[in-house]
Amino acid sequence: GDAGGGSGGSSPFYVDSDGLQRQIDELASFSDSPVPSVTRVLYSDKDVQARRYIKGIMNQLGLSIREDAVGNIFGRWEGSEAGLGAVATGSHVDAIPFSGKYDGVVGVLGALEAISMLKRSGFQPKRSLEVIMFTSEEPTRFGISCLGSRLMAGSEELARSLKETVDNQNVSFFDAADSAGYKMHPEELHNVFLKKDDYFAFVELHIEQGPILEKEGIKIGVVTAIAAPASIKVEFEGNGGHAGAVLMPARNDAGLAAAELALAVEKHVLESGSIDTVGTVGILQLHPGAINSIPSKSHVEIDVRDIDEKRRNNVIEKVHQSAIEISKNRGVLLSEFKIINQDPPALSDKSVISAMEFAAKQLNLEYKLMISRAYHDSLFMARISPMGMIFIPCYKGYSHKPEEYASPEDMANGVKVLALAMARLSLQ
Ligand code: HGY
Ligand code: MN
Ligand code: MN
Ligand code: MN
Repeated sequence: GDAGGGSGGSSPFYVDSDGLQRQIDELASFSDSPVPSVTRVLYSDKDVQARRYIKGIMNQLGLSIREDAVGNIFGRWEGSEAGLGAVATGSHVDAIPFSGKYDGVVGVLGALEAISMLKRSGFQPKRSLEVIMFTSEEPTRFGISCLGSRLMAGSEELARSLKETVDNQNVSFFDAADSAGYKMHPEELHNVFLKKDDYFAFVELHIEQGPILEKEGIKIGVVTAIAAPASIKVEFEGNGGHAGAVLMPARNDAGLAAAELALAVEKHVLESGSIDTVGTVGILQLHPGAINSIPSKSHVEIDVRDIDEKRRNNVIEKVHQSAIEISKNRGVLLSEFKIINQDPPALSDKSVISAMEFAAKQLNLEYKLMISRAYHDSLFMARISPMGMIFIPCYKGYSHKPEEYASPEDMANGVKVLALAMARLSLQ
């Protein structure tokens, strides 16, 4: 346990840090990559094991559990006025390849520990409290981020596009869902949509995934806004051919087109005029991928973000122009330039911010108002509920890599701020 002593805890308001760490380590063992990395992709066997594990904890806490068509999991603690909009919290447990064991997980297991702590302390909720495990926040398998929360927020476009979505093994979304136990008729996707007043507030606990809190020695981040993310898929096609026999003037190399586009992304981002614009080419695949064969096809995936939506959209426009220019200059076909998502930023709600500030003050924890450069399910929950996020420091800001780490003390602080903020919102 934390300052409150061991698991017995002198004050009822203690966090079972040892238990939480054990759960984090146990969950991390459901992974398709070697320790210390974690890989847990939507609807994989490891994902199914993780889901079973989370539902087991919800069960132990006496929460009533429901799952929607795509596998968003809801654990609810009925309040005395159960008809009122509930106070929800939650995050994700899917993990991109070779990543860490805290991204998302702290906001699910930590939220369940917050519920456990409130129960131990004898708290009686007025508005029901609910922990949500969003079915897939990472874009890994089907290329769309925040799949579960985007649907909950009512994305008709996503409901439609999922009907023809396949992963890179050509497995359809519905077959993959079915293999994980979520057999659904395409029309059921609409049942995932939530109504505006389902939730009175939504608060997500998450590691900062940046270095600021640790560097400034501040214990808690109170998020005021989430940056605007976008992702683009690009394909180039050339004639390919023999790496020895085709002379340079005769080539139209799809691989070099991709390489030039990646550098163009960096150039357009850097010339945006703001340090807040970021751009990444995290996927660049060449076909056929043989040392002595000129790439006849290339597949590029681009991630562009900014806290200013217009500035971000301006970069996307320039990247598109560059892709067209590169295809002309190199005589390759720009066979695809597809914007997968181009989301607006989200602002946290004043009332949720004040609940988080109240909690941090009550706990005597110094906090900092800040923006989230990473996106989260909160970005979409903000479309149907007043939203807020609580950040805790993480080691050197590392995330999306195995060195990701949050200390038991920092996690305990986050859990306590979450518990107090939810309790306050529940009684409003
Ligand atoms: O990429 C992100 O911002 C999130 O951590 N998936
Ligand atoms: Mn992530
Ligand atoms: Mn995350
Ligand atoms: Mn995220």
